[in-house]
Order: sequence, then C-alpha cells, then structure tokens
Amino acid sequence: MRRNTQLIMALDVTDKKKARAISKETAQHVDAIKIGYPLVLGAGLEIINDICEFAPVIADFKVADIPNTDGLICSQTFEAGASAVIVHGFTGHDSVLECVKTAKDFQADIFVVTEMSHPGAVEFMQPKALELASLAVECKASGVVAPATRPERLRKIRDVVGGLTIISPGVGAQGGSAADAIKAGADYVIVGRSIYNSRNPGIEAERIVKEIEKCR
Ligand code: OMP
Repeated sequence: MRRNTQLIMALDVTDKKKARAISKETAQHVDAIKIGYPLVLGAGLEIINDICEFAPVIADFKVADIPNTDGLICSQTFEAGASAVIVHGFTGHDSVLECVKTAKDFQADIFVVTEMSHPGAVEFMQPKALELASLAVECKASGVVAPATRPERLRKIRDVVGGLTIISPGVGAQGGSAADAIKAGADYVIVGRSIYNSRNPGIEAERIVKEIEKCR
C-alpha cells in the first residue's frame, strides 16, 4: 500500500452509485479505500474492481473460520481485485497462516484485528490483544488493526508488532483523533462516517490529511 496521505477511507455505504461518487471525490486524499459487508452485500463483489479504479481496496471481511474456508474466502476476494483482507486472529495460528499463505500467492496483504475500537472490545478482546498482535507477527501478516479510540493501547500494540503496519479505525464518529492515533504509532488512520456522511467528502478527507501532516 502506498504511504502518502496515511488516510484510509472506510466506505460503508450500500449503494454502488454513491460509493463510486464518494470514491471519486476523495481519491486524491486517500491511500486506500476499505470496503466491507455493507457495500459488498449492497452492490455485489464486483464493486471491489469498480473501486480499484480510484484506490487500492482493503476488503474488511474480518475472516474468522477454519483454514480451508479462510483460504477460499481470501482467494475469492483477491481474485475480485482486493489488495488486502482484514482477518480475525482469535481463530488461531493455522487459520491466519492460511490467509497469509493465500495473500502471498496474490502479492497481497493480510491485516489481523487485535483490539477493536468500540467499547465492547474491552470485554473479550482487550485481555488478549497483545497476544493477537504477537500472533500477527509470528504468522508474518503485513499488519494489524488497532484502536484509535485508545491511543495508550495502540502504543502497547506498536511495541509488540515492531515494524508491522498498523491501520487504525475509530477516528471521528467513534471519538478518536487522527493526530493522536498517528502519534501513538499508527501508520494509517481509517475514517468512515466523518467522510462519507459529510456534505463534502473530498474537503473532509483533505482536512484529516492536513491534521495528519501536522504530526509528521
Ligand atoms: P467509522 O466509525 O464510521 O469511522 O468507521 C470505522 C470503520 O472501521 C468501519 O468500517 C468499521 O467496521 C471498521 N473498524 C472499526 O471501526 N473498529 C475496529 O476495531 C476494526 C475495524 C476494521 O476492521 O476496519
């Protein structure tokens, strides 16, 4: 993934036309566009290839199954044009290794979820987050997903993952700040609603990029 603006847009809209319009408006300000179940269920898997016209696509399918099924999900997603897939780590080393192996065949990336950004993540994920981060390192994933809503936790996850890429959601609508996340060690922030629900997504994306630039 290019590392230019350090902004990844989460495109959680469900309408193809809207998705394309927002992607076009924001393309020059983002390093990647993350799409997940809302858009793929609304517009079909072909939407990945559509959005690739504007930026590399990260498929947020939070893959969490047995290795064989995980491998099939990842290969279908990479064949559809995605540059990366987000997977869960709680399924264990064998499942994540299968995803990483499949990604290698496509010269693509796997990001492993550690501690999620929402409040409920403290119940089950937080106690295991650093182990999930270690698992990502051991499985040679490209990176991890870590919460912008808890910069102090992000810092701890950075200590564990060393040079792996950290992509960090929770900025804006969930209360986190782009600057704090970058300062705590995120390589990229992921921003959804603040951009795609704003009256002018291009201007909002540019504003976030400027905020990130100030921390460099
Ligand atoms: P907004 O809260 O609208 O900015 O969107 C955040 C995006 O990041 C959504 O697509 C979420 O599904 C995703 N996300 C989180 O919010 N928290 C996480 O811990 C992990 C993810 C993710 O894996 O992308």
